[in-house]
Amino acid sequence: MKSVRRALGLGVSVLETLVPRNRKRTLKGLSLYHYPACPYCLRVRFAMHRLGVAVECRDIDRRRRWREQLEGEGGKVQVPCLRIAGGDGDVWLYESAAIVDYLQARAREEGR
Ligand SMILES: N[C@@H](CCC(=O)N[C@@H](CS)C(=O)NCC(=O)O)C(=O)O
Repeated sequence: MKSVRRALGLGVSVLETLVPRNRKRTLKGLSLYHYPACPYCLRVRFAMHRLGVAVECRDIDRRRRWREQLEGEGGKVQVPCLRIAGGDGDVWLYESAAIVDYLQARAREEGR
């Protein structure tokens, strides 16, 4: 199963390289836990592309530590999940629609 996902992920990653590059602004304090073949993750990555923003991306199929962090600190292994670093502790935001809304708001704020 994992090898099928890896193969699909490789295909998706290759296709994503065909999307024209925008200039991207990196949003600080954010990490996206994801894997390439997940359609919900793709939705978030395309939104980032459309908004012209970048965040650190952590492929949980590549590093066991990232999967363990997601499960241990976020509470479950479900991707995409956006980790938002904060002074009072991190917020782990699950659900692609909520992540896209959050990124839209941040992009608007930082564009001012
Ligand atoms: N409603 C969620 C669905 C996310 C979802 O189902 N993600 C799948 C991957 S496509 C997942 O994390 N499954 C658990 C796993 O792969 O271990 C969203 O929109 O983000």
